[in-house]
Amino acid sequence: MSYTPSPADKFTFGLWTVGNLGRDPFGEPVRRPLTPVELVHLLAEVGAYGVNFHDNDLVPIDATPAEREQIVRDFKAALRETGLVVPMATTNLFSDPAFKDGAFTSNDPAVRAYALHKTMRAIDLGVECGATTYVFWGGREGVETDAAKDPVEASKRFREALNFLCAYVRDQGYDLRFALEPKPNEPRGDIYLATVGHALAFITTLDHPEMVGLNPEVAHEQMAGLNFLHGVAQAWEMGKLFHIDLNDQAPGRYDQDFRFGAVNPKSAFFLVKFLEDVGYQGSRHFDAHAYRTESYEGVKAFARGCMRTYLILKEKARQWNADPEIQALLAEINAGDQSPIAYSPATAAALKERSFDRHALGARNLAYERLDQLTVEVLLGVR
Ligand code: GCO
Ligand code: MN
Ligand code: MN
Repeated sequence: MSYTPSPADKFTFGLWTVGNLGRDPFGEPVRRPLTPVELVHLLAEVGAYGVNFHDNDLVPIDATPAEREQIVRDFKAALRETGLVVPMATTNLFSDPAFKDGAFTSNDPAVRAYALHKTMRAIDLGVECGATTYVFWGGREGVETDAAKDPVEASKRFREALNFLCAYVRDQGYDLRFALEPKPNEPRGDIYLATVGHALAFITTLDHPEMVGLNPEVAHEQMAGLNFLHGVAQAWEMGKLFHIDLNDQAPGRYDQDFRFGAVNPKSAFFLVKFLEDVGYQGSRHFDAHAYRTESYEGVKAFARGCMRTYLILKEKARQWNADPEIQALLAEINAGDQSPIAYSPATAAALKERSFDRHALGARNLAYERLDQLTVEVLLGVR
């Protein structure tokens, strides 16, 4: 097994991930900035398929129209030269002080209008570069104190903004879907639409729910103390898994954005197995960054590591699915007629009369210990 990435794997990185300078709340940058063109070449060198960006990762917020044109021309030339594609784009609605109290949910109507203005232009830029998925991560859409903002008003404002932008995309005839990226906190004390579940429910209230899905991120659900796979599976089952942000995170810590699989390889395994088993066709986007200790050599090692770990886990999933002992246990666990009980008055009446051997049901041994041990052994490479 060479575990060499190929375009079919759809491995993507953001300009902001491999371009992360290692700044943190306590320390200054440790790496020099690379241009978007240099970052595209770095990604091509490590074998990525695509590159995603926020508007201002590519075009600085105060660029003139002529500067924008030149930057986009150079960037597109780098894409052509390397064969990289841009599957996803997004808006930076969090760095500028104008967004210190949110963008779409700000109390200030002028800030809300500016957020729409900036997002429409960023959508144009993303589509111009080929993006078909547009991510909304509401980094600043939240509060430190609930005295500051009415959460019901915030929901309404978020909805109005998304309805406006869906209408804009339809009017332009763009082939673009929106993916909401939930996160519970950081940089705000609390962020609205905190988890996959919140976002899935919210989407049903939009004017064009069919245009809007999810971009769940490993670290974000783990920060909320949740099982990431379960959120992903629910989004998938509802036809809403439009994109995914892969990284890793120790529970209860700051927003770590570690290399995929670096903290909890077992959860990463079940996630990869799920994506591969169901035939998820979207990007595998690594939203993570290298340790602050690294030079750009380390950044390449980080990016290669994300992809290599994914491919190793994909191979482990194949092995797990082909393991006769594991399959025998699964067959045993799932024995019996598994078809749903369809309601009819007669079925309901018969079911009410049926007698059950409750003690026998409770006495059945479920071989989950053995199954989990086999899983661990597959992962540890002894099977
Ligand atoms: C974070 C988020 C971001 C978003 C990005 C794209 O925790 O900072 O994950 O990296 O994914 O802004 O919307
Ligand atoms: Mn994140
Ligand atoms: Mn993310």
